[in-house]
Amino acid sequence: MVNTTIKTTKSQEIFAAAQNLMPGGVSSPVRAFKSVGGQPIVFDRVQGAYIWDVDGNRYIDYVGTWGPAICGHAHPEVISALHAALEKGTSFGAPCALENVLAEMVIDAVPSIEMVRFVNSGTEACMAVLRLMRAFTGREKVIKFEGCYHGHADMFLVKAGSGVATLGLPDSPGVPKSATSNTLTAPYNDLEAVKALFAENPNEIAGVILEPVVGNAGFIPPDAGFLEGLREITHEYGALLVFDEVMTGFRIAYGGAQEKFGVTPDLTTLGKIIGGGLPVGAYGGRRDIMEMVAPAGPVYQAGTLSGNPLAMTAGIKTLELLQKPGTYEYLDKITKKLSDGLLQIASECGHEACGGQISGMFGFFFTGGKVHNYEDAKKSDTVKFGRFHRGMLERGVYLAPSQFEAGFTAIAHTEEDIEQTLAAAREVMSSL
Ligand code: KE4
Repeated sequence: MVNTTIKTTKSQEIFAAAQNLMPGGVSSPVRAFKSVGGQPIVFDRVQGAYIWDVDGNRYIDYVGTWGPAICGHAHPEVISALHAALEKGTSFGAPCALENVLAEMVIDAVPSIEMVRFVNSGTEACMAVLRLMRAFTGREKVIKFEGCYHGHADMFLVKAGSGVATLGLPDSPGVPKSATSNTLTAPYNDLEAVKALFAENPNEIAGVILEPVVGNAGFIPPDAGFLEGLREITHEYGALLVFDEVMTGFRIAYGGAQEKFGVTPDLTTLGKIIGGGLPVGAYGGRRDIMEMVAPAGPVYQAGTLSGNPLAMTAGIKTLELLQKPGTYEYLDKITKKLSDGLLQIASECGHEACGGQISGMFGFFFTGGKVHNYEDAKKSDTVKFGRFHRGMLERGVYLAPSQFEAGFTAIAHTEEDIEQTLAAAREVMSSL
């Protein structure tokens, strides 16, 4: 099915050609719209809260390139800083003062981080942090949660979320059993299941890694006491607690979910926002652990473009913009209005729905019960979600093209944008 009410001729032509050149015509699976149906639109440019496709259609954007565009796309101050940085080159492959600047900002902001290493993606950050967990504890097993996504490294592709969940790939072919035999899984928000895994694997579990607020199985916040419970259990068993804040870092709060919920892990991964739209990831945490990373210590990890001046520049400027007083209060206000509005409209139109938001991150499911974990999320009506997504797209609203993703707002979104979005939602929900 292609868009019926908006002209997408050029998008269709370009996407058709792309499918001969790149698997599925995309550089990342979720972009292909497989789970919501229809063809993706091809972007031409972005600015602030808006996207323009190659046919000239404008959309209010709630994906924000999957999180980084929290200040709005192509923020003039970020672009200006990048122009200046470009004059000095695009990559050094050598120490650069800008790395110190961004490192200090991250260390100052994130409670768990005393020392940090920059990489080029969230996947790299999670791969490296897993190796570090194992090296520090001398243990090999790790606990992850069903529906959580920590990038596409082999050992995490076990009941993963995001595009893996979207495409219904419980485990990807090509991942050898040896790579996942030490990956244990538990339902999100289930402390008893975690305690049982530790009891069954005494002294073998290096640690627990999780999204402190899940965004890759749809939006699933932690139940009260869940994060605190994980902190206690990992302390009790001499294991490490790792918050994968690639999505939640600087989004849930300036100091991430660990600041918001007051639970400090041993290690944290970051990405997305700290790159301001350029490729960056990072991992950091307790100094005694981080000093095991080469060349300070024996744990090897490296990267050609890690800490490159352009990505550092975009990240520094983005975090500076986020430090402005009132930023997170504004994000919370407009996102609450959007989330509450969507749920209210769903109810008025006779659809069972649940969901919520924390700061500039939101999500909802077409299902009656509350969603506490991935199994609950999978019970939602994904066909209805696909029809809703298409209807909103045709009315100029761009939502994440999967039920198993979260939505993101930016400080660039206006009250008018939210009103327009809710008006579109009312039209679509009344015809679903
Ligand atoms: P990247 O390798 O995509 O930079 O980061 C992997 C990753 C790790 N941890 C969390 C919590 C993440 O959300 C991600 C990546 N998020 C997805 C969106 N759900 C990226 C979008 C995509 O895969 O195209």
